[in-house]
Amino acid sequence: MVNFSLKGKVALVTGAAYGIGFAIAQALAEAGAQIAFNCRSTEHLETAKAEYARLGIPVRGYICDVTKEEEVAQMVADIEAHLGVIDILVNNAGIIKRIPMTEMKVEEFRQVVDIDLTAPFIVSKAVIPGMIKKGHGKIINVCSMMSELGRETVSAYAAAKGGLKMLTRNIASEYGAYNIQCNGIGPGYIATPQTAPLREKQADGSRHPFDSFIISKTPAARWGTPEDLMGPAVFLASDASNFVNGHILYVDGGILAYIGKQPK
Ligand code: NAP
Ligand code: GCO
Repeated sequence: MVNFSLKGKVALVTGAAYGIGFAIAQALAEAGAQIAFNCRSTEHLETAKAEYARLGIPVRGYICDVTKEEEVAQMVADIEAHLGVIDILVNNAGIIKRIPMTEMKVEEFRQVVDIDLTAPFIVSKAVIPGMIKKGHGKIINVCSMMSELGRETVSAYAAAKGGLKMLTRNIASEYGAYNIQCNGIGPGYIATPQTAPLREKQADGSRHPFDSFIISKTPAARWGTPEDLMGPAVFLASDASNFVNGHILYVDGGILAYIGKQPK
């Protein structure tokens, strides 16, 4: 029988205080996993813990910056001590900076690459040895439309998310023989705090031009919601995907399939 259950599994979802990470953690918990998550802000951590509690989801929450190798090592050791060796890692924490490339400071470029690409390397490196000992593991990297496409102002983000796609394939290549599956989820345009500036109403109450642009670029004719990522995450975390490795599952309402609306 096909097995989507995560009963008895231990999952770490990075950056799961709100947005996509929160929905993925909720989905993995509803499928049976025990959840650990982290973020940087104490305020976000406390609000998230209260929200998980309201949903009846037991969690272990950590203040941990995923770019700091020592903090990540401490968090992983604490999860192992209290919940057990991690079976499922979701590298979700990420940021974006929308700045034209010629105006972007190299420090800003490096910060985006550090959080969106180097950190998934750091966290994966910390959990893979445990997965090898345990005999199985699932790593899900949250990629992007920008793993495939470019656009104005997001050079660092696109470089990082393109790199994350290849890190995904490389982890699959290097550790597939240890029964570790590493796949990506590539969300389309999802309504979260990260994309709120692109959806702000205009002074006259009309839609932001980027908001209308995304609706017209998406065959589903809407923004995605964090809940749209729940089913795909459970699939990639479960035994149902045991022969899926190095794949990026785009969850984009059809954006990547579509050439765009023909002119009137
Ligand atoms: P979001 O609403 O901005 O949430 C980001 C989460 O990551 C927060 O919990 C944040 O908490 C945490 N975080 C950020 N930097 C961190 C760090 N260095 N260490 C630990 N935690 C950190 O973002 P989102 O829209 O849900 O996006 C989640 C992921 O999906 C990101 O990787 C993003 O690039 C990707 N994505 C988003 C979309 C979209 O349309 N929204 C589409 C494709 C891909 P703190 O601030 O407290 O640290
Ligand atoms: C942007 C957006 C995107 C999305 C997402 C698309 O400014 O273009 O923020 O990059 O967040 O990653 O998949």
